[in-house]
Amino acid sequence: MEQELKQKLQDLFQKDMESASDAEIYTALLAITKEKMSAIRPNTGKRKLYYISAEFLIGKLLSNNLINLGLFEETKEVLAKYGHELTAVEEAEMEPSLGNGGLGRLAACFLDSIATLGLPGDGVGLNYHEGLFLQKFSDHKQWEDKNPWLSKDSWLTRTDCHFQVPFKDFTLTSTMYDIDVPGYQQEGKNKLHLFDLDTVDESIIHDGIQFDKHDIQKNLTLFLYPDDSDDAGRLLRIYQQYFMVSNAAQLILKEAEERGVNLYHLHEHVCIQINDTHPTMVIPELIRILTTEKGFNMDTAIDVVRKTCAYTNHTILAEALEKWPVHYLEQVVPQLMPIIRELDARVRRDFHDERVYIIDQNQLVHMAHIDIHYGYAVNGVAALHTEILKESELRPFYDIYPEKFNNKTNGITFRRWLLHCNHELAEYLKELIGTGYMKDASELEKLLQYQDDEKVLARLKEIKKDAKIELKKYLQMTQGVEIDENSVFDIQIKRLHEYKRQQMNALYAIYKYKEIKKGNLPKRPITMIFGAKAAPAYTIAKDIIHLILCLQELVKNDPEVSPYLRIVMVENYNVTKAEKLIPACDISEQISLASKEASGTGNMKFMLNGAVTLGTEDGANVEIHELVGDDNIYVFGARSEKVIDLYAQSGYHSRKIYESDPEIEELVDFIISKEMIMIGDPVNLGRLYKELVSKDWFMTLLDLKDYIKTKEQMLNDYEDEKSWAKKMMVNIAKAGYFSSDRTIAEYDKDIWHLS
Ligand code: 26Q
Repeated sequence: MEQELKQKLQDLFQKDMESASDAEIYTALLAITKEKMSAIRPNTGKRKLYYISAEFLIGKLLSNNLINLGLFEETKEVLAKYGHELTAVEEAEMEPSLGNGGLGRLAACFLDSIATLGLPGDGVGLNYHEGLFLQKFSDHKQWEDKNPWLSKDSWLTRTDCHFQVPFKDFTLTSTMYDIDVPGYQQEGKNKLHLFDLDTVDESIIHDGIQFDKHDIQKNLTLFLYPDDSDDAGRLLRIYQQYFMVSNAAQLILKEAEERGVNLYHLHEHVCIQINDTHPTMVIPELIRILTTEKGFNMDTAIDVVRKTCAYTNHTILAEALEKWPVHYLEQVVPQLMPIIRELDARVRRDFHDERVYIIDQNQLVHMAHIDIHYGYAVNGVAALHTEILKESELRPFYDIYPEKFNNKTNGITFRRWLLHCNHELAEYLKELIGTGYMKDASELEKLLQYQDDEKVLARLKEIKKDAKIELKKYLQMTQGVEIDENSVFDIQIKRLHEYKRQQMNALYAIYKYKEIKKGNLPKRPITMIFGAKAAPAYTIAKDIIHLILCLQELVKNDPEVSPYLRIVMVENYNVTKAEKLIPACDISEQISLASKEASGTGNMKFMLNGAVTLGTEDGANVEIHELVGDDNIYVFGARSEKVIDLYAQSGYHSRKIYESDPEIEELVDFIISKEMIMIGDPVNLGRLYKELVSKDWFMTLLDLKDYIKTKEQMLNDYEDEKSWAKKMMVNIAKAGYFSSDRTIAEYDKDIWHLS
């Protein structure tokens, strides 16, 4: 590496190792890594997977690619020899934030694991020029700005692969860009294909993230669409989705034909995973191409496509289940409507149950229904989630097709979420149990032999402390905030959504503030850290951010409280920040209303890094609980059965709880107290107050007291150093199950059958 790097710096910048800047070293390393990856052969097998997803939240790639290529240590040493630090060099890399949250990050973890298992599987998505908006705080509010990541030198390679994509009134020509995906210590690689338009024009962006939504040639891949966005962008969303799947379908058929595949046997050679409903139009699009261009009759086209496509469901929130008005589709992709109508007619012919129709009586096309009828597998992303799909949300479909339904509990790649982000812990684990765990995560269980070894437990705490100091330095440098590494770090980082209940955590902050004011001081200072972006059009979510930022200010400026409580809302939470926050966490907040969080994956990242979960019995928390046992997790709140029942009976009334419990009333009232109004905006705080008292759709007040009690217990238990360190260890040891290598092995065995 040393020679190559020197040479590259000469070639590119006529500089040597001493005189090159960190940014120049980054560019040189990028070029070297890309060259090495381009020389790797593609994975092959009987069947090839195409993982189609509107989001790939890949994060920065330099370190991960170096780790997977086995060059990380060597590169670090070479840089150190000349006075450079890899972490400083990485600062020069722009983060591609090509996803909103969990679903996009899962797709990125999956690409890493598919390549690591040596399976042939490429990702297919869109090359958004602007990633998820940059979040800025001012006046204690979120403001959005554009978030460009493309530069002359990036991980993308422009290819000469182009397709014609037909829309109603015009046809666009696409360009495919590729990013190589090397597996960890593997001979072969896969690719991420991102489609784009040459005509996209960044100059049409004005005032932060505003742009002309009508000029499709200029805006099609300009922005990642933030969930819960406004109506004006909905048509653009359909343009994006069709552009993605039309390119995907053409690529898949082209590659199959190049491999000599008889398209009547497509399913024996190709498998398509549909990541949530965003790529659903690939089904009618493939049927359209096979029938209009490849001479198939309708029955055969449907049969082949059905045996090729599988669907993953990531949510049961009704508002996130895509239903597009027929007239929208007629306006954008009229060529698909006859196919969709035919698919619906067949459903109506075979099943006399309007709950499973594709086009409903309001002329809405239910995208998930297309996937379930015309795909061969349907999976949920955690055990509880899949059960809820089968028993309630998708019950009529489960009754028809029980054999299609299966669970694939999510996972995370340990290369990024341990080896890269917590090098010190990874090295120590190696000392204790060898390197086997890096390839076979279940070997982490070997750690359990040390559960009563005081030296090992003390070292785990020391590593946690080091990570806290690192985070302290980082927050000092990037946001100018001071935190105390001797305090407990309690962290909630995830998209801002009412169902994830950041507002409940904020009510705890109010509780603690009031306790401290009363003189009930905590045994140890508490640092509450939040990180979350709210969709730009999601009013209440922005009000919750406002509440947290106001509380941050209130606590900071109160000399009676600030020695004991700190609240920090990290600005512009993204993958890079997650990598710094997760290793430093003591208490992992996973407090969604039971039944609402399909899985969660942050919960797994925290556990792997030795944090203890404070959570509801929701999503993968349930499986974490089963694995670590009652002593090593703190569980609270209503269970999913009760929540589902309350919804069914319309039996939850937050006002009743508010009015009958003076302690709860006092906490909620504080939102609109004199102290708060002095800092914040009465409109935002008033609206949030009213929402909690009169609606509280996600039952914050129902679980609030149990939450406070459980968190107090946890803070108390934290003081028993040895027993806490043991909890940390058990969490790390049991995290092996949540390796995305395990998840992908299951997808391959049960759904994909690639090798
Ligand atoms: C829908 C319609 C129109 C525009 C956008 C959308 C949209 C965009 C993004 C709907 C949903 C999303 C993202 C969903 C998501 O991230 N779900 C999360 O998926 C994770 C991986 O399976 C789970 O761990 C989380 O529990 C789940 O919330």
